[in-house]
Amino acid sequence: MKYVPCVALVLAASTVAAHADEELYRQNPVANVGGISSQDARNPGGLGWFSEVSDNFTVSGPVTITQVQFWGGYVQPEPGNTEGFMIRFYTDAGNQVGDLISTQDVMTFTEVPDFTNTLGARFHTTCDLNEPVTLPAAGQYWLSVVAILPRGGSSIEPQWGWVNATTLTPPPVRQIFFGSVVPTSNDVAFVLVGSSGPSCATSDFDGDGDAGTDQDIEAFFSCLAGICCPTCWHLGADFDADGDAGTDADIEAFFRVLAGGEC
Ligand SMILES: [Ca+2]
Ligand SMILES: [Ca+2]
Ligand SMILES: [Ca+2]
Repeated sequence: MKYVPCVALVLAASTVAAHADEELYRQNPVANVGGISSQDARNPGGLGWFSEVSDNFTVSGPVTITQVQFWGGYVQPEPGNTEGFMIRFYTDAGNQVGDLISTQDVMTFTEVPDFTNTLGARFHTTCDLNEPVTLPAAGQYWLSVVAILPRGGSSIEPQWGWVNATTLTPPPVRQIFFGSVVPTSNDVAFVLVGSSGPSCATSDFDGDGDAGTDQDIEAFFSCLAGICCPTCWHLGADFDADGDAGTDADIEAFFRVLAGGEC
């Protein structure tokens, strides 16, 4: 490993080399106000995490996902008081849900009604991920969305259901309902937003909003030495997000980005 001795030489530029967000994957919703149950009832005395729905998708190269959108509903005129969504990504294991890549509870989201019938409304929900999720290579993965919504016990909240997609990309969703895998024949509706191509950190390495400062340089070198600040680039010393941390390529990418170039 080669360390660059004098970091003061490269203080010049501070352009952030981030990719623009784009739509990475889409399955459109049917005209319906409910769907297959996927819900974690965390209220005392409630049902607990009683259902989970996962659906497969493919990407054609490395991507970094920053936002997940989906459609769901409560099949009653009064919407439920959903508190957040547990969003998970899994690997694929022979056309089945594989290992967990990422799980995060997103408690800030928008839920906009975009279709109604006599049973209630369908909601288009948008969740900006707390932490971007990087999928390192082309291939098939699985997304799971679970509403964090009380149910059972003293709660009178309804079930949340994930609205079906207009298309089927085999295999159909996997639903776990009270611990059992239930037969299914449909997909569900969602959109993945983020950036494609190898992702990369920016010159605001320490995430304080100021790009290309002495603090960013110190934070990067501290990360190389094994101590990364909590707000630093989420992959630490793997600056170029290729899966190998603290390599010559990471150091070279850091200085390219610091100088205003591409990763
Ligand atoms: Ca599917
Ligand atoms: Ca900074
Ligand atoms: Ca790397």
